[in-house]
Amino acid sequence: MSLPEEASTPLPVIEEFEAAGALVGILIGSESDRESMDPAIEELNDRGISYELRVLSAHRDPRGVAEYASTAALRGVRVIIAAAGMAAALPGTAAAYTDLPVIGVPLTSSKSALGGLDAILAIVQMPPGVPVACVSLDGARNAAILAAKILAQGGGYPGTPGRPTAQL
Ligand code: RP5
Repeated sequence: MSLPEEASTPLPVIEEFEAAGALVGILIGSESDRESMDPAIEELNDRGISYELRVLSAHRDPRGVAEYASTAALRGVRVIIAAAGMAAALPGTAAAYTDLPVIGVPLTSSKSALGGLDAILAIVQMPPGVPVACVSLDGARNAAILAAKILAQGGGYPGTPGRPTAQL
């Protein structure tokens, strides 16, 4: 039995999602972080994994981070990699607005008072209920490999009942 014509016509909104389709969303806190993430991009390219990159600061543009993170899953993103230096609130802020897994990359910065330890502590010390994975200092490549491993676990994406994400 064939479907009625209207039932077999893809909805424009679904086509748009399929066209957008990046599986990994990379967030960086500043343009000055871009170069540090080159190894992640290289790794994702080598593996044929689609990604998108946005410069969004948790402190300078918190609304932008909230908007990105809260719509990422709807747009097809399945893992977020968030990299920042100094008071690196970006991974945690992204995690507050999404149930997608968030991988934090602490970055060294010439402005850091503690050579990157500040960013490590900011990312590692998330409060209970809002997990963020944390790779090594400047561990962009590891973040991409971890993202690939998460994606390899299958297409299903279970929700997390009991923890509402922050609202815009
Ligand atoms: C962090 O502050 C950024 O992630 C960056 O690593 C650091 C310095 O940022 P800029 O002052 O260079 O923009 O938020």
